[in-house]
Formats: sequence, C-alpha cells, structure tokens
Amino acid sequence: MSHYHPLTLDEAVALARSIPNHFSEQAELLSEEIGDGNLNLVFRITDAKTRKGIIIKQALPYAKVVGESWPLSLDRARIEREALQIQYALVPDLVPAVFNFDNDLAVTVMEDLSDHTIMRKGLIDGHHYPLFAEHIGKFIAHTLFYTSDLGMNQQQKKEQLARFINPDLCKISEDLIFEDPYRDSPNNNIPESIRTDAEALWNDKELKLEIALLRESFLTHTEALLHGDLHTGSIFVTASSTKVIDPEFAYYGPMGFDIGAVIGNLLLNYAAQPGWSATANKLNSQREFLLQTILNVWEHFESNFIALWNRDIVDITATTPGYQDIYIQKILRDTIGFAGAKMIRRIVGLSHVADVDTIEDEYVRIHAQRTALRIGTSLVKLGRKATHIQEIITIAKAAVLE
Ligand code: SR1
Ligand code: MG
Repeated sequence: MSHYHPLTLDEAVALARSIPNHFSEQAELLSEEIGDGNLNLVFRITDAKTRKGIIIKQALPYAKVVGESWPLSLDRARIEREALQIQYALVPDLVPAVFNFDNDLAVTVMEDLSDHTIMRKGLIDGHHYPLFAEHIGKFIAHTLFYTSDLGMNQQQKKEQLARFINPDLCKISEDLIFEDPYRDSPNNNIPESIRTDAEALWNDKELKLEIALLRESFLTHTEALLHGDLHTGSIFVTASSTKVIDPEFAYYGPMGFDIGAVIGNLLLNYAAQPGWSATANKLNSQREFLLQTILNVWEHFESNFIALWNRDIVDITATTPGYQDIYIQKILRDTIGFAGAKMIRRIVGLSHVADVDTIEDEYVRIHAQRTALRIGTSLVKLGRKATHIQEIITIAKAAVLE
C-alpha cells in the first residue's frame, strides 16, 4: 500500500539524513519549504555550518495553484525524475544530479542550485547571460536528438515513449496553451484593461486555424522526449553555468515546442523591458541582448543537432539527401508557431509571467501586454511559412515601433 502523505519539515530532514555521504551525523540541518511554483512542495535542507544543501521535491496530488478541486497524478514525480536522469546522462553539465527518489512518496532528492538564479528573475533584474544560448542550444539539441527516432533505436524509442505518457500534465498544456486563450473560458485570467485585445484573438480566424494546427502537432507528433515546460522559470543560471530543472511536463511531442518555449519567454521579457529598464540606453541594450540570444539559441541548437545527426544517426533512411534540410525547416516553423502560442497564453490564459505582471505602472504594463500579444499573434501566423530565424527578430523589432 502506498505511504504517500505530504512531508513535514522534520520528515524532510530525516529523508535528507538518509542520503549517503551527504551530511555528517552531527550536522545541524535547517529545513524550509521554498516551493513558489504552481504544483509542488519543494524543501531545501541546509547544513547550518557548511551551508551545503539538497533539494527535496514532492508532488502534491492536486494543482497547488488551484487547490484540491484540480487533482493531478502523483506519477508525474516519476516522470520528472526519469526525465531528469535521461537528460543528466546526455548533458550532465546542464542538469541537476538526482541523489535519490521514492515513487510512493512522489519525492525526488536532488542537487541544490542555490548558487544559481532563476533566469526569469535575472532577466527582470537586468542581467545578461552571455553563455546561456550556447548552453541551452546544446541541452535542447542533445536531449531531443538522442530521444528521437534519429538518435535511438526505433523500437526502444517506442518503449521509452510508453514510460512518458503524461496525460494530466499534457491536459494542462492542451487547455491552457491551445484552447482557453481562444475563447471566453472561465480558466482565463484576462486583465479588464485588455479585454478587447483578448476578444480580438477569439475573432481572429487565421490565428485560430494556426493554433488548431499547433495543437494537433502537440497532440500527435511524438518526435522526441520533450522537457515540456522550458520557460525561463525552469532554468537556473549564473554567468558561467546553466541548469535546466522541472521536467514534470515531459512527454513525447514536437521538438519545436521546447525551443519555442525558450524563445517565447525571452520575447515576453523583451516586451516587458520598458517596465524594467530605467533608461533608453538600458532598454536598447537589454533588448539587443535578448534578440541576439534568440538568434544564438537557434543557431547553437541547429549546429549541435546537425553535428549529432551527421555523426550518430541511427535511422539509415534519414541519410537520404535533402531529408535533413526539410526536417530542420519543420522544426524552425514549429518553433516559431509555438513561441507565439506560449506568449499569448501568458497574457490572457490562467498562468502569467512575472516579467509582465509585476510591472507596477499600469500604463506600462498594459503596453507590455499588448506588445506581447502583437508579437505572439504575428509569430503564430508566420510559423508555417517561415524560412529563417531572422524573421522573429524582424517581427519583434516592428512590434515595438508601433
Ligand atoms: C496549473 S499549472 C500552470 C502552468 O504552470 C506550469 O509551469 C506550466 O507552464 C503550466 O501551464
Ligand atoms: Mg514548473
């Protein structure tokens, strides 16, 4: 029988003590619950003397952000932990190490990254991360290539896919990204001041058709094991290090969904910059950094992915001349479409982002929301026709001139 129950602070300490070779027997351990996300408990256990810590993440059987009326499977803790372990095996420098787990308790014990900053916060605070694009491009290329039919045996891939059927968390994405923002859903969180902008989305036939096609891709294209929620709140950074956390939305889906999540969230910060940059110079330099980072993310992804393909391709059919170019163009188009969808959902859907929502000045905040909706809508409409990543930059620059 399962012994699941939410851990107390003391139980978290006892669990931490049971991890071999981590804390000395005499260590005084401090326990705090630091979870500020939508779904889970997160405990940080710290040695009072050495300040060395570990993280214990525990899934709750419901969505914390809404309450017990929104039940969620505890199996997502296993899915998250197995995804972390697969990603760690592929790119150990870019993923926290898992030290232990307990499937019944829906618990994962992992590396403490307190010396890093959540990237969303770092960007809001005006920091630049010059190595981020190189790191995340490598993370995405390796995790997607080696979990796809390109980089692994096709029968083993099907078995792996079966372990990552993640219906509850996929349903959150299906509803919150592709459905609710495009109708008057009670799940939406629409500031009254932009209600007419939201209604314009509901009446935009071209946009809704593209969203229907993106949703179909999300539902049916089992290309690779995705992180599934790769926004800037799922990424820890320093000037020299990047660590990707929180893959509880992991499932087999379209590759462009992960890359689009990164780019969409960089663009949300871009749209919000007037709320955070004190001077025109700062605004320009921060926006230049963000746009250059977007280009670099794609270029690092693409060059890594092609190098892995040319070296480690498993599917001989994929060596057919011309196939690689078509495959990568499809990823680019999906990336652009999903980036746009990710922006729109964070403005009118249930769950928003601090980059935009915590801008104090109402006029500046509304302006940022409208900029994000303009960029998001243009990207969704461009997606299927796109030929080059540079087209994102053109759209982003035009959106802030209006
Ligand atoms: C009810 S969960 C809302 C959002 O938080 C997560 O980070 C995902 O992005 C999800 O859509
Ligand atoms: Mg998360």
